[in-house]
Amino acid sequence: MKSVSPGFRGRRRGMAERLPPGQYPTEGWPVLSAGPTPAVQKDTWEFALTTEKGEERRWSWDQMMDLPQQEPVADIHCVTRWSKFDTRWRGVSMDTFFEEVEPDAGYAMFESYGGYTTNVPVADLREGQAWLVHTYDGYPLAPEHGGPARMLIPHLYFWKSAKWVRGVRLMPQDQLGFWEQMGYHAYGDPWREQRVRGD
Ligand SMILES: Nc1nc2c(c(=O)[nH]1)N[C@H]1C(S)=C(S)[C@@H](COP(=O)(O)O)O[C@H]1N2
Ligand SMILES: [Mo]
Repeated sequence: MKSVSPGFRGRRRGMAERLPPGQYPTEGWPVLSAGPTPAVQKDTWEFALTTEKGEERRWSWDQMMDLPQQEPVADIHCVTRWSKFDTRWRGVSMDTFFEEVEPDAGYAMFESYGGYTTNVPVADLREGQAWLVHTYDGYPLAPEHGGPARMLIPHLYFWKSAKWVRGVRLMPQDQLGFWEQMGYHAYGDPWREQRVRGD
């Protein structure tokens, strides 16, 4: 699992080395939302995976919680320049969802309750690089941080990690999500400082 690291990673690798260019470390956890926090109830919550052929697989909250759970520990990097080391989560790997619906498509669009969208290549969602997470540091994920469930795709800028996620749609060609249409970079690799289109 590429992005997962044990808690002692900081002693193995210096903090400076873990900071992408133009970022600063923070201990706090800023809330960054483009709109109000939607009220999402677990009893009506669903996560839908739609293939490029229009086939759909849905998981209720209980079905999602019955899937194998992982505990990724990751550094997260916001395009507004804060980074937070060793964030601890619990949730379901995207690999697990893809076991049921094997993707042929190259691209994916995440869709959230509240209307937010963000595009990510399917290759970046496989082999232990992306999770649907519901627990942060041992506690249920707070609504302002995307609870009851959000995406965690830590190797890309944090705007790619959709809060209040409700589904992912697979697409043959790349399309732009909410911030990407506003001029943010289509891919968003913090190590290559891909903040805005043209970087
Ligand atoms: N649904 C939704 N997801 C979202 C956002 C948003 O506005 N709506 N903001 C993104 C941005 S820009 C960042 S940096 C992170 C912020 O997550 P946080 O508020 O938990 O720090 O969520 C991302 N996911
Ligand atoms: Mo962000």
